[in-house]
Amino acid sequence: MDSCLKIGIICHPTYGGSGVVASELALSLADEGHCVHLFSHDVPPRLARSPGPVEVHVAQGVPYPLFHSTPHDLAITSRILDLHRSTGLDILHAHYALPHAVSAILARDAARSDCSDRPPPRVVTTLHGTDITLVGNEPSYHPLTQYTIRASDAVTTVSSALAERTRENFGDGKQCPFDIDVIPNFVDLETFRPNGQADGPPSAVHVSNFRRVKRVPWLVRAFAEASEGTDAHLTLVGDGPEQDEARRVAQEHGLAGRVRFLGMRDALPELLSPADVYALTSQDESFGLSALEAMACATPVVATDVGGVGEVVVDGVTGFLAPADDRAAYAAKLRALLVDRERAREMGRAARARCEEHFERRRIVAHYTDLYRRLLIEDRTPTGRP
Ligand code: GMT
Repeated sequence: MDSCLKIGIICHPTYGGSGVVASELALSLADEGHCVHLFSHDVPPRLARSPGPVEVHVAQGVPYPLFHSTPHDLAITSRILDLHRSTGLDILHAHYALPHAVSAILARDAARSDCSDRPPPRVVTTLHGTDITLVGNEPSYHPLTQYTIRASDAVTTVSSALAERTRENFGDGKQCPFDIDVIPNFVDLETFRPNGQADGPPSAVHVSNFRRVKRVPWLVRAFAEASEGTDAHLTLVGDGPEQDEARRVAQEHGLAGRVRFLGMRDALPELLSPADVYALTSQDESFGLSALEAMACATPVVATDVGGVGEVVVDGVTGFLAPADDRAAYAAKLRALLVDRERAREMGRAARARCEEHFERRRIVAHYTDLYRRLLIEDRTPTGRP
């Protein structure tokens, strides 16, 4: 087997979560000398900013009056198949079950039916969170999501908690068990690093897509309690459906001068590093990549104890965890770090050390390449998945 692999990565072109992980993985694999193609319906922002040698294939499809909406996922599948036929792909790595695992499985099975000596690519599906907890669990998508999990050659999740949820939501008990490899998310410790200490008033920062699951209005209320009697500031980075409500809550609590809404920003290390604390208030969160990026910048995290967040943040060491239904407890922990900068810095140092020890980019990327190679070896033995 060649040491350089031909890898196709399929992802949502998003600012957050799965799009970031897929883009950073693509760049890291290309950096290691693999031939990497990334398929999406737009260019993911983290990739757009990189001069790296990943080949990006944007497939959007063409509108046709019979289509209710343009099926970009079919255009992506077609583009993958075309590339496989012309140059060959060893691995197709889908990020987020729907629709990408469907595209990958369909492309693999179409390649199987080609009259060609070229072996079909092996399919790896990485589950990220709401593809299992919300979207895939919705009855109209559940059967297909379950099929993608079974029909992939390997499935990974970004935390043990998400692996557990996947088994709960999609397992069939003993009749149809499936293996899941837990490969946590990673962070580039060069890009995300401590960069000077905060001057001025104490500050908390939060980055998200302001979807309901992130509970940004809840965070603004908690911050109002936590910062009472102080001149602490809260910086909110990102945009999404709940931004208007969060602004309204800030207004209602007279926080207009102390809560800043920055909108979408690329300069995350510069925003995360000077903050005294990173605030995460999600109702559910399989991992919490933004919290990891903050920790790499030596910013401690106060988070709700949901999903896989406890696999990232160590309560009392790299920040604090609080129950998601106890705003007063959350606010008290946030306050503890806003009023005690020395303690925040100490926890920040522990947070950085945890990233170095457990979430360093190269080490985690090696788990993926090991998995790819394992699949390609299994391919030549009768023990691989059918
Ligand atoms: O599942 C989502 O909400 C989408 C995803 C994304 O694309 O933004 O976020 C998820 O994947 C991230 C990367 O693996 C994780 O860090 C997030 O915790 C996870 N979000 C949730 O579980 C809510």
